[in-house]
Amino acid sequence: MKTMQPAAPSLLLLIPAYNEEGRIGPVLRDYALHLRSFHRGRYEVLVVLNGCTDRTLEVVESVRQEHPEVRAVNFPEAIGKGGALIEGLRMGAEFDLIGYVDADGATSPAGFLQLVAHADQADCVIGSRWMHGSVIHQMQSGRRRFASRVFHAIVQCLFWMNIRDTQCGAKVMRRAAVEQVHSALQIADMAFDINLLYAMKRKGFKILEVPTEWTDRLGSKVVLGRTSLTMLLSIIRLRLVYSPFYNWLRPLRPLEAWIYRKLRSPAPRRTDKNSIPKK
Ligand SMILES: Nc1nc2c(ncn2[C@@H]2O[C@H](COP(=O)(O)OP(=O)(O)O)[C@@H](O)[C@H]2O)c(=O)[nH]1
Ligand SMILES: [Mg+2]
Repeated sequence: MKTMQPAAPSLLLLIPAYNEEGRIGPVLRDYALHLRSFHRGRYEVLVVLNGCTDRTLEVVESVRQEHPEVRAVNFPEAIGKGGALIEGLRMGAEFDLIGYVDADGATSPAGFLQLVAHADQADCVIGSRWMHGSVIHQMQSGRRRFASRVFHAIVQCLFWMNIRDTQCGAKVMRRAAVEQVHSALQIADMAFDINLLYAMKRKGFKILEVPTEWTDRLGSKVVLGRTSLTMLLSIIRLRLVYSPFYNWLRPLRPLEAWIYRKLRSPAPRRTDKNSIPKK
């Protein structure tokens, strides 16, 4: 007698990209080949360009010639990594799972599929570089690791999520869960992940951290001082959004917009205040 195998989940892999002409080509080919060989379900790789001033789009289009399952969507404005992911997540309606990784190959395709393999156990599976069993081939600089640990401590104090690594660039979620939190996503900068994870927690979705394999790459787009300040501002703002005081702070909005402009960082996206889910 034949046993019915459950259908393999379909997968949309998002790759936010900002001036990645030098790094993204080999990474896309690697992902396309690996997914073709090892992912049983339907899949698509969607590169979300935001404000690129280099030839990233041409590089992605040239990979598409060889691998039609890779495509690009281009936002000419600098909408930030978070902005790119907020837009990209909107495009996942036809898929069971939606994931994302960085454009520099810090997470290998095999590492990403390890997360996908756990997707039947949680609504959101995230790679963790700070768990027993993780493999770090090339560490970030000491300064960067220090900043990352300070940020982690602040995130823990503000949100009590008990997640060891919120910032690893590799995550995969069930589309059904994404649909329910999407209207709460506002942070357009690198602190986007906190917004996503906290919105998931508030809705009661299960987040599973899995040790991952990770390699720091040259050519980071992060400018430590400015990026850290922006991220700090964004998480404090996020805390306030979920507090009873947020409406009182409305008059400060022009100031907020001014600060993001001064930091040359993408401002949070406005959603109707009622679209922020309250528990
Ligand atoms: N800094 C920055 N990175 C962006 C932006 N948009 C997308 N990214 C992407 O965010 C990902 C992580 O960036 P990366 O420079 O590798 O960060 P790092 O590995 O944490 O130092 C890459 O895929 C970038 O292309 C943006 O507006 N600013
Ligand atoms: Mg990187």
